[in-house]
Amino acid sequence: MTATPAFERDPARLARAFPADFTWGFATSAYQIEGAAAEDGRGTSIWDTFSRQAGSIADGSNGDIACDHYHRYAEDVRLMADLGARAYRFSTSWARVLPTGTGAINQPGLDFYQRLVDALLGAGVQPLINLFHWDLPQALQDRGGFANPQVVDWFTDYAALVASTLGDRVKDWMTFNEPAVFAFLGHADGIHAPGLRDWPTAIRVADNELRAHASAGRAIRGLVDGAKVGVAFDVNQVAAATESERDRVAASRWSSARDAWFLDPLFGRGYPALGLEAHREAGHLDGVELTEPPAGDLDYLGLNYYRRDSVRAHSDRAFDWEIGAVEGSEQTQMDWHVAPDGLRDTLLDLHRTYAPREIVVTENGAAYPDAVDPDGQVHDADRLAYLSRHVAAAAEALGAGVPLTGYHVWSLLDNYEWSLGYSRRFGLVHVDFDNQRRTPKDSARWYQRLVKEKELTLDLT
Ligand code: IFM
Repeated sequence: MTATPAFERDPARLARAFPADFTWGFATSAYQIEGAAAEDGRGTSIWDTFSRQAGSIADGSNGDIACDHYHRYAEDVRLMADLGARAYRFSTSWARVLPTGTGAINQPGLDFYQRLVDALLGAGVQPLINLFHWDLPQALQDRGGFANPQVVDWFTDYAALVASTLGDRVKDWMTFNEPAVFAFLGHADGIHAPGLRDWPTAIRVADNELRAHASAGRAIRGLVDGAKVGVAFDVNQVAAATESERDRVAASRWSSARDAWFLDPLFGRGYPALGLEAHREAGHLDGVELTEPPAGDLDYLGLNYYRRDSVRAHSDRAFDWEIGAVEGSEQTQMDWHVAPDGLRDTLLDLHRTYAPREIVVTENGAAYPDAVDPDGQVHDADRLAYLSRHVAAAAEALGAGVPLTGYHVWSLLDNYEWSLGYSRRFGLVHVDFDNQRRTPKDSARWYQRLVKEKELTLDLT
């Protein structure tokens, strides 16, 4: 591959690379947009609890109201359909349908998802249901959460409930979004719910996620004719911060201990040797009995891609390294290193290494500090350029033989960005959180043109 950025090479040709049935969509998640946290019998989730702990969220906010999507879903469905969406990836809130995680069903919660699915289908938008985007019912956390092996049965029963309710209309399913973020940021780093800082617990959580995926996947396939079941992995491009041997070794060990830690077992290879060595050396496996996790049988591999992560080692010791953007690189408001060609290369790597049947980009997007201008518009040129360059990189991967079948922008709406609260805007539609007004940004018009007219351009005039 040349070093010329993909977008500059031939945007018109790249846009034509996507087949007519390519699935263009938007992605969101329940806690980040729904609000209505105490309505219609919804139970408490670990994010309700965590966001109330002093110091956990940068702006002290929570998802109680968020984008008020629970009440405004019909407007939001109209909006996405108008923007050309062919698919919509959303998550169901476990605590909304099973307030204590198991047992008594909350029918109004299930009814909400029925209304949402019917509205989507009525608007010609295919639903893709993600069953777990980190908002575990608090009642289950009180019983050990994902560190308790019983979670495999709890999760399978929940998956079966949602699949038996919606499976007559929904064929596209996802068991987990970013299992590594949930396990590691929530249970080892403590910066996400449930806020634990214990590596052996995080390793147990990861292991149970793999088992829960395999078991719930079987349940969904048994209940839904023609179901496609996948997982969305956040695999960013991992690079050594410098040419030094130490940084290169650290980058390989990190990528194995994090990304391959989930992907290898799901594709039937067991835990990766390099990752095992790194976790063991760092003491993360102390007291943990790891047995071979079951393969996952993925119908598609979901890829959430945002950036290049550079690894700088402080010493030769495992996990004695820092990860982030290299100084001077182009960065989004998240301080993430913008690397569109990293999307192409990651897609190629995943295809070569695991040969999944299909790959779907289940998230890609960028946070920039946008505002509504006096002309009533949001001119988000940075996001538009970011997306154009990444879509072009995806087209290159497609051209090189990657079985890429869909692309979902993160996100439809500005929303609750976890521990950063409402301070980061990822939406193609601006949300004024004082009055819930939605304003499509320039990037929304750009997406509409891409999907409807196959135009990949930076010039919207
Ligand atoms: O907002 C998150 C989303 O919940 C999971 N993937 C990354 C997004 C941006 O940080």
